[in-house]
This record gives sequence, C-alpha cells and structure tokens, in this order.
Amino acid sequence: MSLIAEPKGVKRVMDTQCPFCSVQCKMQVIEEVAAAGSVPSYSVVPKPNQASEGRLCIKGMNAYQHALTAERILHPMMKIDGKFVQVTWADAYAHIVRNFHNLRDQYGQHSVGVYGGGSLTNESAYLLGKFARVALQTKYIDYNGRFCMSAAASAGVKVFGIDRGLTNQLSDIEMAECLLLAGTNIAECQPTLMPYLTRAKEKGAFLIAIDPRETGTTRIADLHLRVKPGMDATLANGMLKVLLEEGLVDQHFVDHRTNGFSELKTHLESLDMKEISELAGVPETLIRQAALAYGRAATGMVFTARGVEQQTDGHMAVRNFLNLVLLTGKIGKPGCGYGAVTGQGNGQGGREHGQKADQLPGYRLIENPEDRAYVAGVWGIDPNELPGKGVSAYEMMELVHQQEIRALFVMGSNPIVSNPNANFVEEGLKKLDFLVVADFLLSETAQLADLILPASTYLENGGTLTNLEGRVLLRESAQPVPGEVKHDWQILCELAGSLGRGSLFQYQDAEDIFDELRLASRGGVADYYGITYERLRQEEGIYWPCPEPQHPGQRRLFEASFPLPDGKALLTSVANHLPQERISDAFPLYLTTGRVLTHYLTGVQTRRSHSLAARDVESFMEIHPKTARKYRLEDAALVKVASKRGEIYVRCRYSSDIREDTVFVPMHWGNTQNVNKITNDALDPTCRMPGFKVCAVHVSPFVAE
Ligand SMILES: Nc1nc2c(c(=O)[nH]1)N[C@H]1C(S)=C(S)[C@@H](COP(=O)(O)OP(=O)(O)OC[C@H]3O[C@@H](n4cnc5c(=O)[nH]c(N)nc54)[C@H](O)[C@@H]3O)O[C@H]1N2
Ligand SMILES: Nc1nc2c(c(=O)[nH]1)N[C@H]1C(S)=C(S)[C@@H](COP(=O)(O)OP(=O)(O)OC[C@H]3O[C@@H](n4cnc5c(=O)[nH]c(N)nc54)[C@H](O)[C@@H]3O)O[C@H]1N2
Ligand code: SF4
Ligand SMILES: [Mo]
Repeated sequence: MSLIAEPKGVKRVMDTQCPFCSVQCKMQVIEEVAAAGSVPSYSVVPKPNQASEGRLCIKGMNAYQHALTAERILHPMMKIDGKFVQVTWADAYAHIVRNFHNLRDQYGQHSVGVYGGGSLTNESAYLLGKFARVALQTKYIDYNGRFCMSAAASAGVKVFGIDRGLTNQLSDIEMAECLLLAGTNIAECQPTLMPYLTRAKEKGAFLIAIDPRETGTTRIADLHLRVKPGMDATLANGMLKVLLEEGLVDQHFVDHRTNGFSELKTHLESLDMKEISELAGVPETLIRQAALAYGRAATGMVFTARGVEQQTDGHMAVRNFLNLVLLTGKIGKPGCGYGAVTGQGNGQGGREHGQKADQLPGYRLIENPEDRAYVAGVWGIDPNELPGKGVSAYEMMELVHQQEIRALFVMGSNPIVSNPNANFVEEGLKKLDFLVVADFLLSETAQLADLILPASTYLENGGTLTNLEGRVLLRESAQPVPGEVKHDWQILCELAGSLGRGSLFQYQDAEDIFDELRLASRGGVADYYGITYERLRQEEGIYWPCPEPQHPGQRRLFEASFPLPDGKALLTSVANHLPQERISDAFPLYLTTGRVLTHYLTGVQTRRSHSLAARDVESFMEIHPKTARKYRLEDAALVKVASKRGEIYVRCRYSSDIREDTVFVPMHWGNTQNVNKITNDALDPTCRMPGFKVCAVHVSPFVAE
C-alpha cells in the first residue's frame, strides 16, 4: 500500500489480486479522498501479469465493494437470546474452549468438526488442517472444494498420478489446433481467459463445446454438442469409438506411455453408436464430427469443468475425457494437454495442503504411515497423535444431522447455501450444540452461528494462492485490518493457544507459516519446498512441483513419463452411465445449475457489491419457450421449481438456447431462491462429489397463497 498526497486530497493505492476465481488477476484499487471528511471514490486498474495478461473482468473491477462495505463484521459476535452481541476476543475464545471441551468430554474428540474453503490462502488452509488434527485432534475436516474439484482431482491422481489443474501453461492454448471444452463456461467463469481461446481460433483452431445450453463460451465454438445433462461419459464413449474405428489412435504413445488399452478397445467395440447417440441426446453425425476434428488435429487440448464433474459419475466421466487425451497422445508436448478448469481463487492450493478429509500437506495421505510420520516430524508430534481420515463435506453434514458431530467450526464457506439438499443441511446445522463461523460478512450460515469471528478480506490478508495453472502467487497485504478483525491464520494460532497447543502454533506472520508448509510438502506430490516469498516477489509466480530453491518450477507436466509406479498413465473402460436421478411423470424436466458472470458462488460477497447486485438482482430459471408454454409459464413471471426435496421461486427467463427437456437455475442466491433446496444429494461413489448438475424437477406458475 502507498499513500500519495495529491494537491486536491489523499490517494491510497492498494496493490492486490482479485479474490474470486482461479485466474487470480492482479489489480490496483485506488482510493481518493478529495478533501478531508468527504466520501472516498474508488477506481480499479488491472495490473500486467502472466495469466490474465493485464485483463480484469467485471467481478474484479468491483471486488473492492464487498471488502469496503459498511456491512463488514468488525468484532466477535456472540448469539445471546437469539441476538448477536459484541464480545471481546478473549470472551470469544473462552466460549469456544468451554464448548469444545464440554462436547469432547461428553461425546469424544470427533464430536467437533472443521469445515474449510478454497478461498483461504495456502497458509490458512494448511493451518486449518493442522489445527483440526493437532489442536482439536478430530478426524472430521473437509472443505467446499469437495463440491468443486474432487472429481477431476481424483481422476487426475488415478490416471496421471498427479492432480494439477492444467498440465501445461495457458500459453499452450493458442498452439492447439483443436480445443474441446466440456462443461466449462469460461466466458462467464474465467472471463479474462477468453482471449486465449479467441487467439487460438484466429490461428485456425477448431473449437468444440459440450453443454446442454448455449453460453458465451459455446457461442464461439465451431461445433456445439448439446448433451443431455449427466451424459458426458456416454458422449465421450462415442468419440472414443470413432477414434478407434477411424484409426486415429496414436499407437506408439498408447504402447509406450499407457496401460489398459486392450480392455478399453474391447469395451468400446462392444458399444453401439446409435444407443450412445440416443442416451447422450446428441446426433451421431455430430459426435463423429467432434471425434474426427480432435483426432485428426496434430495438437489439441481438452478442458473439463463442473458440467462434466459435478455428477454422480463425475470421477468416471473425467476419466473418459482423459481417455481421449491419452488415446491420441495429446499430452506432455507443446499445444497439447488437459485442463480441469479450477474454480475458486485458491481452489488449487486449497486442495493440496491438508484441509481434505484424507490428506496431509503436499498431497500426502493421512492413512499412509510414511506420510504420517513425515508430517508428524515437521509438526513435532507423535504420529500416533494424528487422527485417521474423516468423511467428505456432505457426509459431514449427514453426521451433523445424526448428531454424531455436535459442534462445527466453519472458515471460508457458506455450507447452508452451497450443499446439495440444503433444507436437510439447514435442519442439521440447527441441531448443532455449537456453531462457530469465521467470515467477514453475515452469510446465511453465519446467521445461524452461536459465535461469529470477524476474519480479514483479501485486501488485508497477505499470503500465497495457487492459480488454475498450478502457479503459486503471492498476494501482499494492501491495507490494515478494520475494527478488531483478525486474519484466519491468527485466529487459528490464538485459538490453538487457548486450547493448550500454543507451542505448536508459533508464527510471526504468513511467511513463517509458508516456510513450515514448504517443509511439510517437501518430497510430496505437491512439492512447494523450492518456493519462497523472496522468489515469488521476484519471479511473479512459480509452478509446483518445485523441489529445490534453484528449481525453476515445472511448467509442462508428463513430457517423458507419468508419476505412477511404471511411469505409464492409465486408460479406463467407462460404462454408459445414467444420472442417479431420472425424470418421471411427477418431475418431468432435468434441472441443471451453474453460474452467471456477475455473481460469485453463494453470492455472499457479490450480492453486497452494489454494482454487481444491480446487474442480476434475483435468481431465474432459463427454459425453452416451447417447454415454458407447455407448463403455462410466462416470460419474466415468477415460477415455482420443485423437486422431491423442496421448492424455490425464481423469475422465468425464456431462452431458445437451452435443450427442451432441461431448465437451468444459477446458484448465487439464498433462502427461497436457493437452488440447492431442490438439488439431489446423491454422491459419486469414488470422490463423493454431489450430482449438482442433474436432478428431476417440476415447474409451475407461482401462485400467491
Ligand atoms: N462468474 C462466476 N465465475 C466463477 C464462479 C462463480 O460463481 N461466478 N465460481 C468459480 C468456481 S468455484 C467454479 S467451480 C467455476 C465453475 O466454472 P464452470 O464449471 O465453467 O461453471 P458452471 O456454470 O458451474 O458450469 C459450466 C457449464 O456446465 C454446463 N452444464 C450443466 N450440466 C451439464 C452437463 O451435464 N454436461 C455438460 N457437458 N455441461 C453441463 C452449464 O450449462 C454451464 O454452462 O467458476 C469459477 N468462476
Ligand atoms: N447447485 C449448485 N451448488 C453448488 C455448485 C453448483 O455448481 N451448483 N458449485 C459448488 C462449488 S464448485 C463450490 S466451490 C461451492 C462454494 O460454496 P461456498 O464456499 O459455500 O461459497 P462461497 O460463497 O464462496 O462462501 C464462502 C464464504 O466464506 C467467506 N469468505 C471468503 N473468503 C474468505 C476468507 O479468506 N476467510 C474467511 N474466513 N471467509 C471467507 C465469504 O464471505 C462467504 O461467506 O458451491 C458448490 N455448490
Ligand atoms: S473473477 Fe476471475 S477473471 Fe474476473 S477479475 Fe477476478 S480473478 Fe480475474
Ligand atoms: Mo467451485
């Protein structure tokens, strides 16, 4: 931060980084006060940086508004007789210790759960994992990234031996002759990356998009496959079959760099193209066209995002897209690769350093004796003190409901809006004996809390975040904290102290924590050992793995081999899956969910930004006009959308761009517009991802009762 005295007033320049999506665009927020006592005005200037190349989207331009809003929580707040009352930090910590100790005495150490988020810095995410295992000694910790990256992450680990969002740099995109965009809406979700796609197109690349609706992204595609929601694995089988039949398999690559080809070949031969086309809802000719375009191109990249992944078969669906990459040998070389388009600002780093139920820092596994011993050594504890693995985010909510988890510590998430089957989740959270939420705004979940701890925003909290490419970036603190606000990591250290484990949580600042994280990740899959704050300041960003301080960081993965025991990637036979919930007479339409450009996740932040909120003031349902007329729904009228689990009320929006059997509702609103009140809580059997992208619904006009 710098203060510049101008002739007319005072100017404050804050160098920072957008807190929202995984691109992590750098920017400057400039505050000007024309004269003493007058209201400040703000402007935002993008800063040059490698991922966004100096671009910002509308969310970044307005991200200062929620951080500087008068609605910030500035003091610890305790709920007394149903009302929040300001208390001191000392009282807040004493209250937590009392409650946690009582519950642990009565119900055991695992009666307290911890729930984190992918917006936290690497330092806070790392410390949250350590706090749960060392200070609370609970096995129950998981985070919102379970709903975001778990399908792609688990598929990457299984198939490649490593999970890094992009296997190469963004700059490879424009070297690709064919780009396959499956269930990703980059135009609205990572808007500053769009020029990578348009530049590739200008150079002649063929773009294929797979999405049940037309979006800003599908609009620039040469071929749009309007898949039936949940049927991506099947569609990919069709493309694989064409590759095989047309001799487009890179046999040399398959023989030398993969396992599992003969089983996959037999499996694909047994499938029927006509059946695939009917199941996927995409004409056979278009499936062929897509496969030929990708298969014949000399270079190409495949991207998947939540459209493919947030499914009850998300893990397998991603593996089938990885089959496409491997069969054609399009990986580990320029203009080739795979990208799981990561979501949250630190969605990548947040999944590497131990806030996941089964993980320790550096992508180590909590059930692996060597990993336990190594991390316990770094932490200065006996490995036997470390608990085992817990359960996934939604399964924690089930345990909350069953009152096996009696207290929850939430940091950086709004689970009541973001979990599937939200009515059930809300019911459960209300049963808790004690709910603590660390947030800077009064989220829907914070409103239910017994105690709210005021956390700092991105403008105040310095630390590292890892962007979608696997590039670690340093975000410096840009302003002092307001009121009595504390950084997440400070809260965790002080609370660990109150719980009697202070000696294991002694850090001066975020850099100190990062230095411990470096050691804890050393030799692990996500090795950060060679990355230092000093290097990050000089080099702008460094890719992991970076095992030594002299190592440049690995930009492109898998050039020579895959980090699996025999160095080979794994091809997998994937059955034609149907989503777990099917349509019926009572619930005849598919509902799919997702995002709009102006809002971010559960909307807690963007709904408090006046510029963003004004663009989309309420939720809506996108529906084909033909379908709408069938159900007597008028454009712009309020409609009721109901599933087996509940109902919501949103504005009807006609769109001939969506499949006639499908409606779409965004996820950014709470209460009666919270789409998760109706989504299905069935989970993927491998990664425990909920099927956010398909459930069966009924739609009807809103009738006031
Ligand atoms: N504006 C904005 N940007 C964001 C976010 C935000 O909330 N708002 N959130 C960030 C986060 S955390 C994430 S995870 C990412 C999400 O980024 P994306 O995954 O790109 O976003 P979504 O809108 O959830 O889903 C992408 C597309 O999948 C399509 N889709 C739905 N069902 C299916 C299906 O069955 N198959 C296929 N192939 N496609 C389907 C939807 O129509 C949608 O266009 O965005 C990040 N960026
Ligand atoms: N139906 C449906 N549901 C979905 C999805 C979908 O596509 N469809 N997508 C899923 C996905 S991909 C995701 S990532 C989840 C997101 O789900 P959530 O994590 O619940 O969503 P957010 O709105 O990011 O909530 C973050 C909360 O933490 C606060 N916060 C932000 N930064 C910090 C910080 O640094 N420290 C602290 N202490 N607090 C902070 C914010 O103010 C906000 O209240 O939702 C999932 N839910
Ligand atoms: S939301 Fe994403 S693309 Fe937009 S400015 Fe922020 S980091 Fe960049
Ligand atoms: Mo996400």
